[in-house]
Amino acid sequence: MKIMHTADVHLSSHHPRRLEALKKVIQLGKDEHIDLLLVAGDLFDDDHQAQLLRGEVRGLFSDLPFQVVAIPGNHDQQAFTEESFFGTEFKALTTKPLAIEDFPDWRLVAVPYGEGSFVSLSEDLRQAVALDKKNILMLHCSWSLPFHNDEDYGGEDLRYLPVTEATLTGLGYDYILAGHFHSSYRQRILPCKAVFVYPGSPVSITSREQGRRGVNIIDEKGCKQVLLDSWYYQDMEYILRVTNTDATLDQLERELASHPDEYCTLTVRIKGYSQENETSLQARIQQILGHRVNTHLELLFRSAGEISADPLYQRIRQHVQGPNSEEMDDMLLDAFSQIHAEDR
Ligand SMILES: [Mn+2]
Repeated sequence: MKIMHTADVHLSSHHPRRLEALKKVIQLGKDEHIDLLLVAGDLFDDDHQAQLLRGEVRGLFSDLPFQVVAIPGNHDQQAFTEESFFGTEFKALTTKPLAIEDFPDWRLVAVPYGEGSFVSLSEDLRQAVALDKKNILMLHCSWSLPFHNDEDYGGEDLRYLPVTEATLTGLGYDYILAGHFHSSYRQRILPCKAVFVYPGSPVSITSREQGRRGVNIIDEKGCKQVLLDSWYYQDMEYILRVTNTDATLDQLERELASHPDEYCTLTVRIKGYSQENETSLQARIQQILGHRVNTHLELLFRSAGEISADPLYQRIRQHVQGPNSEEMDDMLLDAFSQIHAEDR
């Protein structure tokens, strides 16, 4: 069995790119010949949006070569009522505190959104494991990752179903497939060998979600991220020093190639100092960007003439003499350009 896992699509009629991203997820599911698509919460931005978009989503989730199973997240906790129909292949698991869905060789245990602590659930979760199958736990939870804050969880507080490595360890699951963390794909192997995955939103919800988006694919061999060609944000920043203008522009050209204009909102910020005239440097950068329409340029660089006018620079330069003076002068300009760039 091949399974695809996504979460936090946050479908909204105000953001058509999110619906486009869901279409890409479904297309990728077809291309990858999956048997099951799991949505680990927040398919919709809110319950009202679920009402508005149900018709469209119904078309997407009907007559597919795979099943779709979702749980409500904290954003769409009331979206999936018994009478609402989201497609012939779609099923929402809403039974609290947990729902069990069996497949040949695999068991899915799902925890729909609910108040309460994870610890009080853990005995039920342990008992729900099928000993003769691979077991998946699907939930929407807050695992507070180092170097991330609530912005990475869609700007929400981290009190929603907090989990830790200790509470997730030893429950008996092979995979713990989660939602709630938007920023990026995160995979973590627990001491009990269970694999915990946050797939990240399959489309940038805000500019906070940087970089190509993807989904998580699970099969008998393990799980991995597969990239999507859905909309995302990317910021790139370059700092020119007086001696590296050409190398930096080469790097910009190389890195641009990995961010397709068709689905990337790119911000290119160029700071620092160049010996080149500002107007001609600007023209070179424009030429590198070519016909990109979704790229925003922030040209913050300045010409190095400003450094030459610095009295401290002039005084030191008078002392730079000898066979390597040209090299020394470049180093001096570099050092001053860094200091000036940091000042600004
Ligand atoms: Mn979310």
